[in-house]
Amino acid sequence: MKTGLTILQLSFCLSLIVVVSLSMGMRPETCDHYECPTYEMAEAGNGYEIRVYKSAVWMSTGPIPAPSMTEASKTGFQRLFRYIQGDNKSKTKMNMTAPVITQTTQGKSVYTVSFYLPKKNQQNPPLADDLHVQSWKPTYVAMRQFSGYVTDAIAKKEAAALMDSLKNTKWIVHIEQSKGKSPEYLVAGYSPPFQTTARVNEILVPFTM
Ligand SMILES: *[C@@H]1O[C@H](CO)[C@@H](O)[C@H](O)[C@H]1NC(C)=O
Ligand SMILES: CC(=O)N[C@H]1CO[C@H](CO)[C@@H](O)[C@@H]1O
Repeated sequence: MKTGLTILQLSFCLSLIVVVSLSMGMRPETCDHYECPTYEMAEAGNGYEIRVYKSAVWMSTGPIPAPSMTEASKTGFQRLFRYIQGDNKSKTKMNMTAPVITQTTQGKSVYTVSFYLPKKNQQNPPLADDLHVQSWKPTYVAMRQFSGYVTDAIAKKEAAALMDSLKNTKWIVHIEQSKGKSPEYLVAGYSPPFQTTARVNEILVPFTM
C-alpha cells in the first residue's frame, strides 16, 4: 500500500517534469555542447513548434548534383568539415557548430549544404573558392523534430506531417503566402554521422509574417 502510493506520487512528479520540459520547447541537446543559431520560441504546438530565429551567417556549398538528398548531405558535410579544419583562404580553424542544413531545390536533384558560422567568425567569415556566405535575416520557422538517420523518404514524410499539424492554425496562411519565396523545407541535422543513438533532426519551413 505504502509502495503503491509512492509509485503513484513518483509518476505524478514525472508527469510534471514532462509537462515542464515540453513547455521549454524542443531545443536539441547538441546545442549544450556546440554553438547553435539562436531563436525565441513563439509556440509549442501539437506536432510542431514555431520559432523566431535571429539573423545568422552560414557558409554554403554551391549546388551539389546528387541522386539523393542524403548523398548530397554527405558530400557537402565533408567539404564543410575540411573548411572548418582550415581549408580556406586564411587557414582559419573553427569549432564545429550545429545544425548542418540541407536545402532542396524544388523539382531538381540539386542540393545546398550549409554550416552555421560560429559567432566570432560571422563578422569576417574565412573565404573559400567553392563556398559562399549566406546571411539570413531574422525569420519565422515552423519546425518538426524526429530521430534516426534521415533518408529522402523520411524527410518527405516528416515534412508532410509537419504541414498536416499546421492545418487550422493561425500560422498556415502565412506559410502558404511565403511559398515560392523560401525553399519548400530544410533538413537540419544535429548529430555527427558516427552517433548511432538519440539522433536529432529537424524539418524547418521558413516563412514571413
Ligand atoms: C572553440 O571553443 C572553445 C570553447 O568555447 C574556445 O575556447 C576556442 O577558442 C574555440 N576555438 C576556435 C578555433 O574558435
Ligand atoms: C577552396 C579554397 O579556397 N581552398 C583554399 C583554402 O585555404 C587553403 C589554405 O590557404 C588553400 O590552399 C585552398 O585553396
